[in-house]
Amino acid sequence: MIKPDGVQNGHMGAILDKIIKAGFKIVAMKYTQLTPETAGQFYAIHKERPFYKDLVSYMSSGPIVAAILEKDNAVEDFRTLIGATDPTKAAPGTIRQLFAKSIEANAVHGSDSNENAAIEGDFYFSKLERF
Ligand code: 3AN
Repeated sequence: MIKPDGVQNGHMGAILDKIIKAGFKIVAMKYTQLTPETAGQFYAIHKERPFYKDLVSYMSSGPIVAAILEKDNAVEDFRTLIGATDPTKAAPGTIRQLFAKSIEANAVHGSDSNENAAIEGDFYFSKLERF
């Protein structure tokens, strides 16, 4: 996902450019906005974390881009491309180091496992929307 700050701050094109140049194939893509309900479902895994409420409110605050990406070793390679959750700790040249403002408004989300990538892909896309 490109999060609300990534879209709002005008980085959507630059972020997609980095993703494509890093060799990811876009299998599905959608420009949409989460509601507090759907954001809550998406982040249900973080329900017990202290930042959950703020995260849900932030993630439903503006449009986002959802995409399914495909590549060998995609989960790990994407997390390397985006950098650490906290942009002040993200490696130089990573998407979060270049475009993120804070640990919450951190420009992008990447799935943390193949299993969660499948769940998160199904959250946004039907089988007919994948190429
Ligand atoms: P990542 O997105 O790097 O996998 P997670 O899964 O630990 O990080 O956290 C999910 C999202 O929750 C992050 N992208 C970030 O927006 C938010 N988040 C994580 N840790 C914090 C924190 N300490 N304070 C506020 N928001 C946080």
